[in-house]
Amino acid sequence: MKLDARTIAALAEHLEGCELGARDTPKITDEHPQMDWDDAYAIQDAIRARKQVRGLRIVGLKAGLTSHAKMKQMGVASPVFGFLAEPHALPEGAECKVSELIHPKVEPEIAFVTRRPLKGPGCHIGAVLAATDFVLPGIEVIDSRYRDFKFDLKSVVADNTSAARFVVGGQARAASEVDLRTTGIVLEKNGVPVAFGAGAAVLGHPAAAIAMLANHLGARGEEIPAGTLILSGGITEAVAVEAGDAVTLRVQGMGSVGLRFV
Ligand code: OOG
Ligand code: MG
Repeated sequence: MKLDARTIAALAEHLEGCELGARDTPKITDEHPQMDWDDAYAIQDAIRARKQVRGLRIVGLKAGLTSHAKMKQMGVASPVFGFLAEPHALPEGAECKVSELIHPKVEPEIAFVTRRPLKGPGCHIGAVLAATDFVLPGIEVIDSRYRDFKFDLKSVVADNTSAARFVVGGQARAASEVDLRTTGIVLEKNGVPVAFGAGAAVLGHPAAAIAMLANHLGARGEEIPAGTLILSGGITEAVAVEAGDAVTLRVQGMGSVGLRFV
């Protein structure tokens, strides 16, 4: 760790303030270039703790930057992990208020729900599939708190990997019933298909993103508990949205899920 406890707490307060006030900020590594990975995750953990002391629940976990399309779009080279808190969850077909966000973008994702804990190191796709209760379509609404969505990996980890809103829905399927590598997806904006892909875009298999998360947590002495909802990461580039847009994600064999932006 390169930052002291006071700086970590101050940066967590600053970034969460930007989230809650829908204000942007320059990336924090501009002022703290020495900050390391442990500092970045410590800031994210402090944001999580701030929400928990206000009585908000953590409702899931997320992997991000798990596809080449996303890594290329954001100019980074490795996945990152974050959490989903109670106010981030929207019901299927809900209205998502753009006024509460800075510059939202949507991502088509596959969500996993575990029925057994997953603990790294050594977690692999097979272990993930064996521990998965079901998979279902999910749309993540990301909203980097950084000006113009410009960041480096440490800044985005500290900012809870741009987590802002999400919805899951459609038809849940047992992981054994579907081949997630070849599962096709279509993301529609206002009825027009705007992004297409297949599960293999995420690290060859979306379950690989969950295994990476388990291994990441394992290195910190933590695990993915049973019953955890996890977003495995955008399959395509993220698509910008504004008030008035309606977004639908169709996933082969798993129905569809949507959101309206107001
Ligand atoms: C970081 C979060 C990326 C995903 O699914 O790739 C993410 C960002 O691009 O702002 O959630
Ligand atoms: Mg995402």
